[in-house]
Amino acid sequence: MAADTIFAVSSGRPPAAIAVLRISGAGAIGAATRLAGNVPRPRHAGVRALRDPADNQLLDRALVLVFQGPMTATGEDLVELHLHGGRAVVAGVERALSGMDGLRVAEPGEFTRRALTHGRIDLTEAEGLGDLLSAETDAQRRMALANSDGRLRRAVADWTAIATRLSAMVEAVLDHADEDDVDAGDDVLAGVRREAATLADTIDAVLAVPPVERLRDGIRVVLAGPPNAGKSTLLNALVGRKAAIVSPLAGTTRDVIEIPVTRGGIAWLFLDTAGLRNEAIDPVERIGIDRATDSIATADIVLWLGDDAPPQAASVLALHPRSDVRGEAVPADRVAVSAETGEGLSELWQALTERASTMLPKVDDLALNQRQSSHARTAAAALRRAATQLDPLLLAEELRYGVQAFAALTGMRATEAVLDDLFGRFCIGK
Ligand SMILES: Nc1nc2c(ncn2[C@@H]2O[C@H](COP(=O)(O)OP(=O)(O)OP(=O)(O)O)[C@@H](O)[C@H]2O)c(=O)[nH]1
Ligand SMILES: [Mg+2]
Repeated sequence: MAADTIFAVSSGRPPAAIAVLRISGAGAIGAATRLAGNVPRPRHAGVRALRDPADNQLLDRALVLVFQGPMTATGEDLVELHLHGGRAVVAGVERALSGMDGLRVAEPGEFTRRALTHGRIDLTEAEGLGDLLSAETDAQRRMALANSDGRLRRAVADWTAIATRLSAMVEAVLDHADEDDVDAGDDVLAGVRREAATLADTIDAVLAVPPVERLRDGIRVVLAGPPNAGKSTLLNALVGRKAAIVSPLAGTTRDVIEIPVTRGGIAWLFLDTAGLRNEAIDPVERIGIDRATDSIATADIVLWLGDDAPPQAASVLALHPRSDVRGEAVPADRVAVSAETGEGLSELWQALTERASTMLPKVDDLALNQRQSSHARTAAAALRRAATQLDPLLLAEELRYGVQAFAALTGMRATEAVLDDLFGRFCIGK
């Protein structure tokens, strides 16, 4: 069964000066012709009067553009209607299109999903596009643009080509095992093992780059410490608004409060947590403390507001909080801050930024997200095993595993669940 022809406004929601409505699928050009009487020749813009086929009523005078598949953004016939961006104009055209057989409104991300299905882009480019749409910082934009433009796809294509060539070399040795000089075959296999090791090194170097998620979702900074240490007050000072409740009662914060902010070109996610104390008997506070402990375990940076030694965590910045009311000297390894007077806040931001810069991928780095990393790790492991595998049959098998993992990375073997998760985050019309 042929896929439905889909349509949606791809520009911002009306009202706007212009609304670009896209129609994609086998029925796209037919639908545009029914609205416009006739359509301009492909890839040439033309102004047409659009009429509702039901009653011949004039809907709009609009710019019409036709792109014939498969060399289009979706890989299908694609029409763009540049409408006047008023709500009634857009609603009228959408209603006329909905009335046509085989046409329906697109799901979120469905245009991009079709591009993937038709091989116009691969999964890494679709992921890059998703990140590009949500990019808020310059670094996010540049990283996402490079990936949506196929930087990772090309790298993986190179790796795949190498692994496939090595596979073919092993197969050739196996095919000629009886006839040829056995020593020559051994030399070839030794070369294959060396190249497999080099490719594994290349992939490991990419895996060592910090993950894309840190750039996209923000550096996770967890404020932790005993009750009443001033965590919520400091959170509010850092994010510039009264996001968390502050009170002199110990045990005020129970849930984890997550506040995203961008500052200095870096996306941050600040997490305020319940005060840690052993004697808490209130079951709700206990749950809050468990959540706080979990947050510390997954933090990129912990801001520790306790006087005791900080908990074990990836990276800890120990503070001397409420410095305005503390008489004692500031310990050498602590940053004195007062959320009340603002003392030490700019030093704190500077210390945070210094740490963050080592935790983020550089925009020119080839960086992977978690999904991509897991396949890259599988591939690198297979190549490492190949590098020490003496049995040529098993060597060929490991190389095949490597190639399969590359295919999974670029989405050649993506599951529906992976696709639903990715495209669910897109907007309608993309
Ligand atoms: N003078 C002064 N008072 C502060 C400062 N920071 C917080 N306080 C006060 O300390 C008390 C506790 O502050 P909170 O921010 O609620 O402390 P908390 O660590 O979030 O406490 P819990 O949520 O109960 O764990 C409040 O009365 C704040 O006004 C500060 O820098 N200076
Ligand atoms: Mg609090």
